[in-house]
Amino acid sequence: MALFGGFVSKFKSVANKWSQGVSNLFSDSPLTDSFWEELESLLFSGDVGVETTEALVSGLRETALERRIAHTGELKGIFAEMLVDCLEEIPGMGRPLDVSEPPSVIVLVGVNGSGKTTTAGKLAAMFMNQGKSVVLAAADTYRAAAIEQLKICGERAGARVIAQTHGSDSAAVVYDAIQSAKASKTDIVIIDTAGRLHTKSNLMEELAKVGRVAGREAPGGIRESLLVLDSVMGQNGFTQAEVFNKAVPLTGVILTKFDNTAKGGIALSIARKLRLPIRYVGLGEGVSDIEPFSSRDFVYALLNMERTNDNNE
Ligand SMILES: Nc1nc2c(ncn2[C@@H]2O[C@H](COP(=O)(O)OP(=O)(O)OP(=O)(O)O)[C@@H](O)[C@H]2O)c(=O)[nH]1
Ligand SMILES: [Mg+2]
Repeated sequence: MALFGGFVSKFKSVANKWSQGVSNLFSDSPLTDSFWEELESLLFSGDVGVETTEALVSGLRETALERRIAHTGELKGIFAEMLVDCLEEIPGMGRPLDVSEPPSVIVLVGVNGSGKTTTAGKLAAMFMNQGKSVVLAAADTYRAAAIEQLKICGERAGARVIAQTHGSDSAAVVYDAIQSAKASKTDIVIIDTAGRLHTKSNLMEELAKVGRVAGREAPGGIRESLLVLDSVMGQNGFTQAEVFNKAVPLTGVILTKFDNTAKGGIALSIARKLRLPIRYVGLGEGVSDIEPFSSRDFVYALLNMERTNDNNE
């Protein structure tokens, strides 16, 4: 079962304007043409994306016709289930990270500033709290301050950081980190890579090399390679995914800065367009501001609906 409440309360405390708009639309009033127009424009403005919006609205409209629904309130529950299905049809949606075979290697990739280093620290703290041991690999050797930043994250989480000097070969750092984790029987290795634009082919090639070395050295290969996506970037974040997926086959997305976006609909378009599961959501800058993604918690928070025991998954 998903963590009951954590995500919901944090999501609600963001006082998401978009979410309120969507929820208000389903207050009980007669179903008119303007409802459909408003729903469409609300979804679109909330970063749900054109195709997903059209699919959702036409699906709901068909159901309303079939069941002769006359009031918007009757549609709320049906819409909620459509949204949950839209997310849950992606295998692995909301699944915890696989750290079953020590040392389990997790790689974080993404464009500049998406939140990789912060997320590496958050994940390290989360695993340390679960009683697991973690090594952080400072594979961002490009930016002068990056190694120092990861060391601070490591200190906060209580995790060891393996680093070389600024400008050194990032694949060599990864090699060192995995060897060190094997020797010390560490459970998890989290690799913080440098931010890069997906259009820079030399940097993508370097990332592929990091992936190859990690895949070769880790028992059973890389466990998780996660695209760290800034939710404020919205639809612009999508073009990256395919190119990153070629360099390191992705197993999911971590959606950061969800506390800063007024457009929570990005979660729905990621599911439909990228066909990648959202695994965790970043809800702040603090080391504990990370929550497992739960489709049902997300949808219920969005539509301001209460969960009951009947609809627990
Ligand atoms: N509000 C909020 N801020 C976040 C979140 N995650 C990261 N940040 C902030 O986003 C900024 C960039 O985060 P980093 O972790 O340095 O991003 P990065 O992907 O490692 O950046 P590069 O290594 O330069 O590519 C920092 O100011 C973080 O504090 C989040 O979930 N919520
Ligand atoms: Mg970084």
